Amino acid sequence: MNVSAIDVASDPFILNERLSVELHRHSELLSRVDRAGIKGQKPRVIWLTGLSASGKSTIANALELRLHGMGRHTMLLDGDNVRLGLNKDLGFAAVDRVENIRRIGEVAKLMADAGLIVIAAFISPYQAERTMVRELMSKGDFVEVFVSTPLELCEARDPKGLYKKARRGEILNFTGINAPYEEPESPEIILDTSYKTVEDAVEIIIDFMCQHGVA
Ligand code: ADX
Repeated sequence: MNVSAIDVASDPFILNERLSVELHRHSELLSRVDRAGIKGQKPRVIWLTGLSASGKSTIANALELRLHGMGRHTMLLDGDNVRLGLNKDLGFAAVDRVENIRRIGEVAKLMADAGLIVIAAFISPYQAERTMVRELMSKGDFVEVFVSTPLELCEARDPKGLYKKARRGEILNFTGINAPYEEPESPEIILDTSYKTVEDAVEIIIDFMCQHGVA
């Protein structure tokens, strides 16, 4: 007999199993610090938040290249890419965005536990979801970078034409136009790309990491 994904998803026994409370976290002999230590680095999650077209992905890519050149083992997680794979079942309603960030937070944590320096670039528009991710990480692992480029400049850049579509009402829930962006309350770093070049932005993040013994 063939069992389809829908059968499995709606089977009450399997659903019940999925919600099982009989789960216990196993202790591990090696810690994230041990795993990172073999690479001579400290695990971190550098989390870039900001509007679409604010410069998050460009800075994240340049930062990864720079850290790679310094011999650091990194991994880049980016909004559009993750939404084409792991999170392709999610849209842009608030509930989906929170689930998007929850899953990415869990993935970033696994990667940090593997000893990597994770660079994450997501709009992540809600303070509560960013706090949720921060609290998931070991203390001090999470570096929140607010890419604070103003809406007017993001909209003028509009590299994918999405702002224009949102203004025409062709995209619902578009951040900054018809969905909110809550500015971070206390980010470790603020970068406005109307004043800073990508190179400056990368240097500011690297300086912060060096000062905090990260890079
Ligand atoms: S988040 O809000 O859930 O954190 P995420 O960073 O994963 O968003 O994805 C943002 C990308 O999705 C944008 O760069 C843009 O290309 C695309 N996108 C498509 N629809 C929307 C929308 N309604 N609001 C914002 N971004 C959108």
